[in-house]
Amino acid sequence: MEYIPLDARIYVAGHTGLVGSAIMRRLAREGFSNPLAATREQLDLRDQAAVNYWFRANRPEYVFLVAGTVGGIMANSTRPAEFIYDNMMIHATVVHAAHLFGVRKLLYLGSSCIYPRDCRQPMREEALLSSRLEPTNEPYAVAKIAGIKLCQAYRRQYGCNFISAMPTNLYGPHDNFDLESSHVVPALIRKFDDARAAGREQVVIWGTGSPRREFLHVDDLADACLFIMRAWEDELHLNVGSGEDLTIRELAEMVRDVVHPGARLVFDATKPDGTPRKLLDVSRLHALGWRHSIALRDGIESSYRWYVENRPDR
Ligand code: GFB
Repeated sequence: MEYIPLDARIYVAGHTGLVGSAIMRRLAREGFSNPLAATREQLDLRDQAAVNYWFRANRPEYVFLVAGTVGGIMANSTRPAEFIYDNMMIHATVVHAAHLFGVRKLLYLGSSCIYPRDCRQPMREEALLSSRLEPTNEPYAVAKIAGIKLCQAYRRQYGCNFISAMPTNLYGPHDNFDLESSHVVPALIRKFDDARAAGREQVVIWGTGSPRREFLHVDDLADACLFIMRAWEDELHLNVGSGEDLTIRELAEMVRDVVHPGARLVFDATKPDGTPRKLLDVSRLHALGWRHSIALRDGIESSYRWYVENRPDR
């Protein structure tokens, strides 16, 4: 078990994003007094010289590497170059600088899309690279897999204490609610909310509604990240999820019941379904003693409240 003193210098790379902001909140709640962060304007994480300079000046002891270019199924399909370039560069520069400047421990976050498209369910950590990836997000998945391999390689060659965790699909406050680039949960919250405001009954859901997905509230993920930073020491990446999935249709019905109970779902099968099913095997994490605590329905209700308080004026 890693003991992390409350005055440790902890760098959250990507602190304004969905995951990074949840980790910052979690660190503050635990009483950590020295979180380090840099905005995009202050530090371009794709620039190795700039990242080295920042690490030399700030000397982080612990790093949560949760920065990256992310998005839902449509953004992945239409901006593949950004998804592979930005993520490969960001992972490489931060991991390399963490090695050069003696970071004690680094936790890198991947994504459940690293596993093969037709992976046996639930997906065990060992299934990595066992067959072909889902084409709609292959460039992103390849960059994410490279991140895992970077951490392993620096551990093997230089003895760096770098570990990886693979979260399932996430949602929560500070999510991206832009309909072109968002993931499904914020997209549905916004679509049902817009329909309610316009007095419209019909809401369009992409795809057939039959793919199955697992969802984790980002506050649960932040809790898991701190737990894993303390408890995990292996080169094997660790799955993080709820261990429960549902169809997109069931998810849409749940969001409808929270946001706009009178609405009617219409499925647009011209839009991609993506991977048929993505459910992580979380037995390793459960065996270590961590479980999620926010039920999906409760998480959707609180995310909707956050959205209402923070959405741009109509
Ligand atoms: O969340 P999502 O974009 O990501 O889509 P993936 C999940 C499912 O919801 C797909 C359907 O089957 C979508 O077709 N869906 C229905 C919608 N309506 C909507 C909508 O209005 N917006 C969106 N976005 N989806 C991403 C990957 O895959 O998940 C990334 O592209 C990453 O690489 C991320 O791994 C976690 O689960 O399909």
